[in-house]
Amino acid sequence: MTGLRVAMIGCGFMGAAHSQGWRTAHRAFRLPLAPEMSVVVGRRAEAAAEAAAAWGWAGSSTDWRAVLERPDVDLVDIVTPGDTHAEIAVAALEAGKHVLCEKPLANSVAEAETMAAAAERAAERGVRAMVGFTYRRVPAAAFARQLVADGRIGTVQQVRASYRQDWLVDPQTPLSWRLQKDHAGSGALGDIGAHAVDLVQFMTGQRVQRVTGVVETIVGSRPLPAAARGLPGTGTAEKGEVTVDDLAVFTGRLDSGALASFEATRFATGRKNALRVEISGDRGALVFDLEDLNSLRLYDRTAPEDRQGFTRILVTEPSHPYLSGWWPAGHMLGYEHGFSHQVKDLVESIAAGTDPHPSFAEGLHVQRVLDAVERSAARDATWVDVQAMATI
Ligand code: SOE
Repeated sequence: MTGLRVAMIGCGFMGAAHSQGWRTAHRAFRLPLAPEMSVVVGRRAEAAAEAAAAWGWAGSSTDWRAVLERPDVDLVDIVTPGDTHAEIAVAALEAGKHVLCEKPLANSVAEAETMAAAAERAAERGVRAMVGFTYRRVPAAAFARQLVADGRIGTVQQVRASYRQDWLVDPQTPLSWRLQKDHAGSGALGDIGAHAVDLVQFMTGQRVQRVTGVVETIVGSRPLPAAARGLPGTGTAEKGEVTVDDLAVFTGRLDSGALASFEATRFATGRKNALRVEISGDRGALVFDLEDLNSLRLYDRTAPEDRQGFTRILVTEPSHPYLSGWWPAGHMLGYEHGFSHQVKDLVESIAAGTDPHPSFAEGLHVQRVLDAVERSAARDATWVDVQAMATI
């Protein structure tokens, strides 16, 4: 097999971002299997056809089940809201298709367990599955993981992670699927808190084992979008209930016992997509900031006392993760390159016959952390074991 024929299910914002990855990864990295953008699936035929034309897909469809049965599809990329991840991913894996599934893996631990079990069975048949936590594929984030693993900052003693946005500060911002539990599973906690949890675990090489936290909904109802008015069940209602959190603040205890503090909010006025991780060790510290994604800040406590300070490392050398595929030093990358790196890592794993990371099992652990935060919040922020509900 020299090509990898891809079907993408979903054609919203993440569909555009993933399409960028499928279009560019082979040109940048000369992959062992060249992705072929075969078909994009959407609920409305017109929107799916328009997306196919705009993003470079050969065809479009409104029937994902029929697409899964096509012998000329090797991989299914799921970029739909979380309430459809489990059904589509399990069906695709059982149909023998490799799967890339957007984060968070699912809307519940039970769904995530079903997906992880299906992925385990599929792997025995050489069928691979990966979760789309793309920020671990920003070169500076991958480089941070290398430096921590190499002992550059010594023993991790404390971690601070925040993911702050402000697109819901205006109470007139209409209700959307991300604000409805039955579609999204949770609010800021799962949508962006999941990224922070995965990134901390990726950079430190440790998992969150216990949590205590609070969740909060600041604006409880919002105007219905025009398209949603007058539909069955909404009648003449002008507003709809927000059924998820607007923000989550929680503390996790890592494998080593070190504490990691997390904030995930859509009410940080002025912050547009501010994901930041600071890792403090006994020999130094690291700061990753998505708003300055081509750099990594390193503090070296072993340097002579009169020369200590945070160094701003420009992570654009060919020797840095992923940079070999792009431009000379200093020419910078952007948000979209993480999606090309995600395709690179997935395709190379498939070609090598190995399980890609983050696996569905890793996605399941993140789901358990999210669930534990919600259980803690429901019990007045008492400490909760992440594995307490584990059934596999
Ligand atoms: C939310 O607005 C969002 O689009 C998340 O869903 C993405 O995962 C994140 O990367 C950017 O913000």
